[in-house]
Order: sequence, then structure tokens, then C-alpha cells
Amino acid sequence: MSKKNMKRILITGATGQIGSELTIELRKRYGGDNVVAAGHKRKPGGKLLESGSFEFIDTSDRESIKKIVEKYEIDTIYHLAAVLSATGEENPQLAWHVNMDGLYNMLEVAREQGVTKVFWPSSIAVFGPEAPRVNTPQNTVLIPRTMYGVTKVAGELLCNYYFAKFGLDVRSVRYPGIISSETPPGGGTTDYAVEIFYEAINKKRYTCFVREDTVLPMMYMPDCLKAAIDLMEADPSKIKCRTSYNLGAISFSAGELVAEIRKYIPDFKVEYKPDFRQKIADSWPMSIDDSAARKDWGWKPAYDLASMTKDMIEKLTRRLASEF
Ligand code: AKB
Repeated sequence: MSKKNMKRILITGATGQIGSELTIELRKRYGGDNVVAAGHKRKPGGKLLESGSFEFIDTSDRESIKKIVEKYEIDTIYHLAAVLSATGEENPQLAWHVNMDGLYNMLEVAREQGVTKVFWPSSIAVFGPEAPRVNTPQNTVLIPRTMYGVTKVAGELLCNYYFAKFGLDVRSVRYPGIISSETPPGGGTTDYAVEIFYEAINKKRYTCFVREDTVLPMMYMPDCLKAAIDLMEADPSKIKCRTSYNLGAISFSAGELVAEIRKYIPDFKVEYKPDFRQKIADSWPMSIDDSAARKDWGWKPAYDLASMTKDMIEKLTRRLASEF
């Protein structure tokens, strides 16, 4: 590959749920030396540290981003560092600071340094109770009730602005809840759908913080990684939406997930004790119309509830057993 066509990738939030697996996947494709993982506080261990470079970046400090972009001649950024919905409701000021200042700084550095492409994840949290909750359309009213959602709507508009004004090739998807077996999520409303697997395997017992009939859109990690990579690899002429694409995969209630897990762990016991996160869940879509992503760049998820649950139970059982 000529140097001109070589990808030099920076991933912020690389120690988080999506970042930790996306880093490894991108290193497999583009080589460990070409994918720089960046985190804020926590130094990673294991594969993430061994397979390529790691740097600390404070996304609220533009100079610290610029230094790393210059040092590694970065041309592609996956900016994943963010505060999620539940933590954001506990500390809205922090959510605004990390999510908005971080994105603005990232876009500014990308513009100034001639970075060619930026990926930034938005979320189903952009929608509020005024939007249709079933098969939520790509273009509909966006009046979120959470600070996280507010930052995602504002972030989408900022990305769209940087594309229109400066020609920066920013691409984005509205992720649903992400389910994965490697790094647990932190501070989200959809986190119950990951915690439940850990507790089912470890304790056969779980207290769920949303009601049994709460339906939310979710996605298994392999599909989440595929979406980011497919979107970033798509020909620019195919990207018609520069705010953010709706992305659907699986929709199920907490009760339906429990029933699926019980196929593998029949004596799994669940209690439902909804807390403040119920209100957030009730303001979000139950399912998503992602026909624009399917049509424009060929999005198609591979996992349904049954295949995701089977794979999660197998992988997590193996991983948790190896930790003892
Ligand atoms: C959260 O629950 O806050 C996130 C999201 C849906 O964006 N997982």
C-alpha cells in the first residue's frame, strides 16, 4: 500500500465497550502499527496494549488531541469517548462537557490537520417521546429528554455542519443498545441487557432496573463493528445522510431476553425493580426504521435474539471460567 493510501487511525474511548473491540478489529485489518488506541484515565492491559500503540488523550484539551494526530500522522478518527445516558442524567454538566467539547475539539483538530475521515457514534437517544416509538423513522422530531440525547442531537448537527461548511468527511450511525461479552458498558440505560448475562452465568439471579415489558432496540457487537467499518469503507457518493443513520438490528423486551437466556440456564431467577432509568427507556424508540442505511450503503445485521443469546452465553461462560 502506498503511503498516500495508508490508513493511520486514531480511536478515542478505546478502553470502552465498543472501542476495545473496534481497536482489535481495525488492527486486524490495517495492522497494529496503524491503529492508535487512546483513553482518558485507564491504561488498558492484555491484547489492547500488546497489539499496538496506546496514548492518553484528554478530549477537552485540543492540544492533547493535536499532539497525537501530528505524532502518528493520523488520517482517520473514530471518536468514541462519551458519557452515556444514565451517568449523563446523574451529571448533566459532565455529559455536556465531555460529549460536546470533546466532539467540537475533535472536529476542529480534524479540520486543521487535514484528517480525511471521522466516525462519530450517535444514538437512539436522539429521539424523545414525541417521535413514533415503533419503527422510528430516519427523519422525525428530535426532542430528547436526556442530556445525553441533547448532546447527540447537537453533535449530529455539528457533524453535518462540518461536512457542509468544511467538506470534512464525517460519518455517523445512531446506535441502539450494544450487547457484548468482552468489555462491559458503563453508565447506559441499555446496560441491563449486558449485566443480565454476567449475573445469569455467575449467580443465576438478576435484579433488572427496567420493567419486564420494556422493549428497546439492541445490537450484538459483531454487527456494531461491522456497521462502523462498512460505513467508513463506503464510497463517499453513497453517504446521503450527514447527520446520522438510523441503525436497527434486534428489538426485544426484558422479559423476552430472560426467556431466551432460560433456554440455557433454566433456573435463572429475575426480579424487576425499575429505577430512574425506566423513564429514560420509556422515552426511547422500541424499534427502528433503518431502511436509509440499508439502501445507501448496504447495512444488514447478522444476529437476531436467538443467535446473539447463544453466542453471548458461550463466549461469556468461557471467558468468566478462564478468569477463575
Ligand atoms: C445508553 O444506554 O445510554 C447507550 C445508548 C443507547 O446510546 N447504550
